Amino acid sequence: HKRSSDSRGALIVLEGLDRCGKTSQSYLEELGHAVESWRFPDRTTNVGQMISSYLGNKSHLDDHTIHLLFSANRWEKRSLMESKLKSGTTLIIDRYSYSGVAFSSAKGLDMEWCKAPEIGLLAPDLVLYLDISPEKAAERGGYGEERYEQLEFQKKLARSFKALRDASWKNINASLPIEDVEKQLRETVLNCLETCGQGKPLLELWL
Ligand code: FDM
Repeated sequence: HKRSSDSRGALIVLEGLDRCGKTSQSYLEELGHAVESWRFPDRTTNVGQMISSYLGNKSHLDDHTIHLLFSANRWEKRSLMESKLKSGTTLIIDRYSYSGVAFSSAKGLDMEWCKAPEIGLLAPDLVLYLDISPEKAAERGGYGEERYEQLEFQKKLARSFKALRDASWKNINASLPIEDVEKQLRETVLNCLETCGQGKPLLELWL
């Protein structure tokens, strides 16, 4: 899995329920790859703090407004993302534009309207969609603490995600035991790193 020193990093996005970016990070580090795991929303910025307060039900925002804040939160990280990738660091990101569009359109906003502010953000080389039924997800812990975590909403969300599948999309069967899920992730991620090391260009949304 050796790559030449001037090859770029890969942009890998985890979407769906129960993401595990950290796990893939430590695996790639063991193999000697430069890798960072990020997540959106990035709650450390000013925009991120507005989002965080909304998600914790401490403030109310109109659906369109919060949608644009989530998008702005990705735009404010775009140039750093690009320089990391170009300097050879692979980024594994928990949630990205696909969550942005899927969540807002599941709330009832028009999907094309939701996609528009994401145009020009970096396109992932790989989207790992952790596919699990909404019912099964509901059995797992931590349910019901923030907005969005109701079963009916999760069902709409799954439909919205499916409508967003593109060329970078890989479904990962996340209802299998965790070891099997991690094995699927490792194989798919290594494949992607190989392709990016072979000169695959960095593209922009939407593919
Ligand atoms: N979310 C996340 C959105 O609605 N839009 C977005 O663009 C993004 C990135 O925010 F419910 C939702 C998804 C989730 C919440 O929770 C963030 P986590 O636990 O920090 O992923």
